[in-house]
Amino acid sequence: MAKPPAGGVFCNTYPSAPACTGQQPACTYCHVAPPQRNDFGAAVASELAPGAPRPLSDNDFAAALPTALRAVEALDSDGDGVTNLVEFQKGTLPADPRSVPAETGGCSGGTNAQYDVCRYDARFAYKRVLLDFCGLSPTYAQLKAFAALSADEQRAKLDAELDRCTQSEFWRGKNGQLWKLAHPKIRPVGSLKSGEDKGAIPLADYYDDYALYAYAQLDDHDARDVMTAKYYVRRETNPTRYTKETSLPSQYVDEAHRAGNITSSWSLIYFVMFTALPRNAASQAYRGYLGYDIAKQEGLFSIPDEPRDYDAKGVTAPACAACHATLDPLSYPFRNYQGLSLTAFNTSARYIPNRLETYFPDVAPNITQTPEAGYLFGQPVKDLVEWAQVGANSDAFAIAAVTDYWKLLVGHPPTPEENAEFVATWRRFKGTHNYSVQRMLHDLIRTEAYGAP
Ligand SMILES: [Ca+2]
Ligand SMILES: [Ca+2]
Repeated sequence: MAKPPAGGVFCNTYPSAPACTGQQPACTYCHVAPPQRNDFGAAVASELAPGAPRPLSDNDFAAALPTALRAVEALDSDGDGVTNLVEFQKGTLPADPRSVPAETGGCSGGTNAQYDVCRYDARFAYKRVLLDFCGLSPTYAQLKAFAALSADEQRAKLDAELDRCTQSEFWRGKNGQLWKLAHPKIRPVGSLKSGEDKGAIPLADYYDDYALYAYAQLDDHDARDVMTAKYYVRRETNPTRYTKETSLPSQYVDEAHRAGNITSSWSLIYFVMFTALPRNAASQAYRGYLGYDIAKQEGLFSIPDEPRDYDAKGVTAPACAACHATLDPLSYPFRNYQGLSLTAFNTSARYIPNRLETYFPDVAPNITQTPEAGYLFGQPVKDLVEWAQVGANSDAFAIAAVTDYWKLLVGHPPTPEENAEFVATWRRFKGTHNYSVQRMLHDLIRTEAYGAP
């Protein structure tokens, strides 16, 4: 059986495990796909309340799991030569022999005349900052001048160059670095684009989405606005400038029902499209802004008595219910957001009270009973605006936002060795920096992950 409490119990048992820093292990830690277990999950299952009648209740399961986990600590379930316990501690997967702890302590300094290869090297960071934020390598003369500075002056110069380069078109302009970060969230399709660079079937202008995303990332603005903004953003070019607007001719949701890019014309037309219950829009927002991919069994918070299957898709079948007990209540708050209507295009991409009753009454016998209230992270939310606020204020949002930059700038998702610096960075982003990406970036370029060659 799929047991959503498992991740939480694991993390209470091993609170310093990298898989638990601000998140929980995915179901795939123990399962191929729930309910089928992988080799590690099978080992745990054999130690789980042996002899007790099955299925175990969630409470009995949660009570028995720590003992079962401890019983398999010394095993090497995937045969990669590393015990399960060491894999918990190092953040590698105990059921994947390709996932093993990286060799550490093998770094021997002093063999590279150019850089200090084991520790933070300001000259290396300087070169990276210019490349990553300005798109240019420093000249030889610039490098010589930088090397001649004192350590304090070098740090100040790095901060100044970061601030200078984030003004560049390379960073903030059309198709620049920030736009690249937005691609997986917006998922542009050229043939469906309206406005500038119009495609063959112009349905919506997703450059509005890029503009709001970029605005929220820049100039000490609040990064959460990408999910919660009641305003829009207009982009001017040469040089690129982003300006707040209360309305745009290409956006139609009334102010009370707006939730940043989640309710943009493009999101509603492309992700809701023709569906009565917009699961795709919900799972895309969950993945894009909160970092959880339900298709990979991430971020499951099953709600009791769900899914209710209001649209009669058969999602109560056991193989479906494991994910849909999370996904369906995540989707209910989208019930009044209209996607694409071909018969009445001027009703598209709007909030329409009683949308299901008006446009989808025949989809299924119980469709109109679909509530607008739903759940995010197991917490009740009354509508999509509250959904977006709860999401934006979650650790998951801060982790996902900083992970985007970590991947762009460090070059990969945080490794177990980088975990401590990563956690400190997203916590400061959320707390000290009040969701200013600009200020978070000043932290990030100071990390060893970024500045050690
Ligand atoms: Ca192993
Ligand atoms: Ca392994």
